[in-house]
Amino acid sequence: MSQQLINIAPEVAQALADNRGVVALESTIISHGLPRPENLRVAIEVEAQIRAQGAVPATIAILDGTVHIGLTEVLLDQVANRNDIVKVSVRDVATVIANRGSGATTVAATSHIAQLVGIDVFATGGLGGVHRDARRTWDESADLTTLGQTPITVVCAGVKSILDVGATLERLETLNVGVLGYNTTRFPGFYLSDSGFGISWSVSDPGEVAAIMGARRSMQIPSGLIVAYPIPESDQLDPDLHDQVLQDGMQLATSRGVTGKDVTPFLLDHFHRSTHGASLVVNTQIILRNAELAAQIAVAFAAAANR
Ligand code: PSU
Ligand code: MN
Repeated sequence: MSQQLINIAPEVAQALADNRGVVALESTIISHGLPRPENLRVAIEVEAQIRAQGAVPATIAILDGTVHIGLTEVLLDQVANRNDIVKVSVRDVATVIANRGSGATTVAATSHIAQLVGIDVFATGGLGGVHRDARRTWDESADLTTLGQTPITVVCAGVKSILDVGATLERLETLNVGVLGYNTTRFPGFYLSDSGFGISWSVSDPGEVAAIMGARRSMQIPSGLIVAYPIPESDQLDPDLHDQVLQDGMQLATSRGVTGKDVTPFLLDHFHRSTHGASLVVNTQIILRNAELAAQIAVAFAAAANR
């Protein structure tokens, strides 16, 4: 193949070679998860947040057939504003590359590509999971099955609250995906601090997570680890508003025949519109907080490996 398949940004390549902390970031959140122009602003801010903690950000996307690991501001702008960016899960990666196409990677695709080049930590907002009507639609995100076979640590505010959280936690257990609460034993509910479900393990500093990552590696645990980091209750979306908007959104999605990979972007957009931006404020805060913690974990893990 004449064209370069993977392009690792010099800053990221150097950090990996020196075994310094690197944090992978997904791009679907930029292209399909947040509205313009906030999407580009948040993408840039998240990277700054990671640098402030002494780690290097590596946003991952496919542009014109090349997988980019680490994006310049020009490329971030393309992901945020080009109209030909498709949502890319693991199964789509090769097709988009071969077609010389452009796409934004989901949690699943980002995790796969990150571990391919040795990035151990990944920050996002909320994971995909089992949808509420999965009994009928079989709609379960490939984020789950991919994390079942990808040894990466993902910092997130739980799974999107539009999902069946209980079913998602059961699936994570089946798939051997570790779940740690950060300063909590309650599983967060993305826009909400508490999803109503508990978790067994809690950690309270980045070094503890790094130690668990090291032990997982030694034991060759083949799956991922979730660090669930809730937003403070004072900052969450109003729970009554949340439940009402979600109910309306799901009805609207059904009546408009929205299915498959369009469901998540449709519901997120519905939230941002119906709450007049309140959900967007919460969403942005979630991403920034997760990036900060992920960077601290990446730095701690790199330091432990260098000892
Ligand atoms: N959570 C968000 N915003 C997003 C997503 C999740 O707050 O944009 C994206 C992530 O990229 C996740 C994907 O991997 O949605 C899951 O999509 P699906 O449910 O179609 O697998
Ligand atoms: Mn789906």
